[in-house]
Amino acid sequence: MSDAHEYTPPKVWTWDKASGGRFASINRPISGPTHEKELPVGQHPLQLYSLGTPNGVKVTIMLEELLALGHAGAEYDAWLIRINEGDQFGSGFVAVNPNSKIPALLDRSGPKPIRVFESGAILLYLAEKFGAFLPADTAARAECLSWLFWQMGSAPYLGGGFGHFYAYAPAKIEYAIDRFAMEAKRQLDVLDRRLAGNEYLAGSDYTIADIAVFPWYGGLAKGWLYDAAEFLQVQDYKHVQRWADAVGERAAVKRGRMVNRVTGELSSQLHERHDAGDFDTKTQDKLTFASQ
Ligand SMILES: N[C@@H](CCC(=O)N[C@@H](CS)C(=O)NCC(=O)O)C(=O)O
Repeated sequence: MSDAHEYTPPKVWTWDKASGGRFASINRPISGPTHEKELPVGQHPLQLYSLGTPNGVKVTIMLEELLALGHAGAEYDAWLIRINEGDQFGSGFVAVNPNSKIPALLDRSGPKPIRVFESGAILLYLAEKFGAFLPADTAARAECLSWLFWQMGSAPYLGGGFGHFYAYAPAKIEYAIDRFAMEAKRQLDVLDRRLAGNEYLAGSDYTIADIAVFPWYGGLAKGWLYDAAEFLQVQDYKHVQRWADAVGERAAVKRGRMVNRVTGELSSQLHERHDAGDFDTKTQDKLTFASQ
């Protein structure tokens, strides 16, 4: 190994220096709000506080899919939470998600607002609320939930592990990149084998499992994440490629990927969404925002 660092951890870890990593400015060892700030509330039953990252996009894809199916109750306001400016630590946001991470949802359709945080929980909540994208059959439902929770458990190794050490860490550490590249490729292979014999993850139907997995692993396969397509040889995962193309072509997926997006081509960015017409008449205030 060329880059093993000599470091002996002290007896007690202390927060006394900046890590230097890409997101060092938002990393803290304590939770809770840093400042008082109410969240905006729009007219629709569902209020989404998010950002167009893979975790955020899962929810906007789901909402756009529900609307495409004709569920008017899925109309939503999507507000932008700029995580690299610390919006997730405002008191209003922390009240909706005590974990201070996007996405967070407030359902105001009933007598009392219901908060939901963690993207997997939000997908399941919406699937149950509208009776869509979650199979009714016991076996198919079990398969769907298995892949949904697989995503929740696996993606931190892809994002926090591989993506962090390959793209964002202040130093390229061979040990860490090797470890997480191996795991990222193993995960792609898990998906590839599943999709070799099944059109979608839960079987023949498109479900919340696909909606959860696509922004991470479909994005990785299509070269949208970490500029790592060549490094991981993603073209070899033929069944993942076939599935990612099919999911990516869906109109609701295309719309969902635009919402709260602040990176990439300006024409692909819809910073906030309050109406279906926003996709046509969107205003693009030019932001320079670090991609993540
Ligand atoms: N397991 C969570 C992960 C959410 C998450 O990691 N969100 C990131 C952006 S993709 C975030 O808000 N980070 C801000 C921070 O860590 O302060 C979920 O799926 O909802």
